[in-house]
Formats: sequence, structure tokens, C-alpha cells
Amino acid sequence: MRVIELHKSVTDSNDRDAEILRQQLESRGILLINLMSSAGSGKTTLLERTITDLKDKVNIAVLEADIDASVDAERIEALGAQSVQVHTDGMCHMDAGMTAEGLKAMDLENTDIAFLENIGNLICPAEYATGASRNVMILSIPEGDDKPLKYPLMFEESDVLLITKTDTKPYFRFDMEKCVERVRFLNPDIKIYPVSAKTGEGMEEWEKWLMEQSAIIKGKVK
Ligand SMILES: Nc1nc2c(ncn2[C@@H]2O[C@H](COP(=O)(O)OP(=O)(O)O)[C@@H](O)[C@H]2O)c(=O)[nH]1
Ligand SMILES: [Mg+2]
Repeated sequence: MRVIELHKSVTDSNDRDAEILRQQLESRGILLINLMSSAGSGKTTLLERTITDLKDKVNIAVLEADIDASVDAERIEALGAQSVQVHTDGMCHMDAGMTAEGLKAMDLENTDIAFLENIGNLICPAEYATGASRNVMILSIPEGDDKPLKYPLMFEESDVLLITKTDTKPYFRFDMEKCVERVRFLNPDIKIYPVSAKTGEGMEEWEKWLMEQSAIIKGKVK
């Protein structure tokens, strides 16, 4: 497993860099997904389950971003999937330059879907384009249904919201209807999938969406 130390991107034209990276990846039929959420909401667990469920259908690789440590990349490699760990030099988000740098360390030749597991927090990652074709975010039941009110930008920027850890619903006061209403107010087009990576509940719909997006990207390659 490779570990890359990253530093702040030298260019300040992040949106342009992101667009270039997105086009480069899409021209190779690679779907890059920027996965964002707070720390501990279940990003790595969701990826583990998704990789396991889809391993006979698509090749998934994961770029793991953290300030330090490599535990998440080790979890992904343990499944036999490709993973590269990047350390962000204290920064709380990934930008397009950093993502491109991390992807260079990967063998993308046989990759259909690459995930960027972004740094865990609901604020900074939403402010920087990464070059991903789709933004996916997680809100877990224990975090509470008020998070769209407190951190609107990430909900506005995401194509999909996964409401995870649905198996813990009996133990928390989480109003699903209220949460969905708050999210839709911010972003009427967002797809919302309640899932549990522990029990597998709802995973099929999420994985169906993922496969469809991969097909759309591959369909663009002439
Ligand atoms: N009950 C339950 N726990 C989960 C689920 N998904 C993740 N977890 C737990 O949540 C904690 C954080 O998960 P992790 O995937 O490391 O979160 P990350 O920091 O967002 O990558 C771990 O203790 C997981 O076992 C789930 O669907 N249900
Ligand atoms: Mg993680």
C-alpha cells in the first residue's frame, strides 16, 4: 500500500483544475466519486460493503485522505481492492490538485470507479471541487436530523445523500421525514438513500445508482 504526503496545491484555479481532472478521468471511462461526511459517520464501512457487494461487477479503487494515519487504506486493501493513502499536511479538505496527485500513485488502468474518501468533517470538503464526477455525502442517524440546518453547503453540493446506520434508529431521536424535508429544501434534486452498512438494508438501491453512473460515464467514451 502506498502513502503519499501532500501539500497545498500551487495553483489557485481550483475549479479549472477540477474540471480538467474530471474530463481526463471521464475520457478514460473512470467515475470518480467524492465521498464526504463527518468523522465516524461510516464512510470506510460503506466502502467496504460496497466493494464486497460489487466485486464481481466492477473494479473499485479508493483514495483515502487523512491528516495522518493509514488505517482506512489498510481496511480497503484487506478486501483486495486498490487503495492509496494520502496525508494532507494538516489540511481539512482535498482540492483538485491534491486529488490528481493522489490518483497518480494509483494504477487506474483497470479501474471503473474510484472513490475519494475525503477528510471527515461537514464543512471544508464542501468548499473545494475535487475533480469528481459526482459528490456523495453521508449523514448517519446518530449525528441527528438537524445537520442540514447547520451545514447547508455540503447538502447543496451533493448528488446523493446516504443516511447511514439505519439499524441504530431505535436508539436515537432522528426524524427521517423532517430530515428529508430539510435536505430537499436545500437541494430538490438530491437522491436520498437510507442504508445500513451493517445489516445491508438499502444497499441495493445505492449500488444500483452507482452502477448506473458508471455506465453513464463509460457511455461517453467514444
Ligand atoms: N451500527 C452501525 N454502525 C456502523 C455502520 N457503519 C459504520 N458503523 C460504525 O461507525 C464507526 C465509524 O465507521 P467508519 O466507517 O470508520 O467511519 P468513517 O470515519 O466515516 O470512515 C465504526 O465503529 C463502524 O463500525 C452501520 O451501518 N451501522
Ligand atoms: Mg474512514
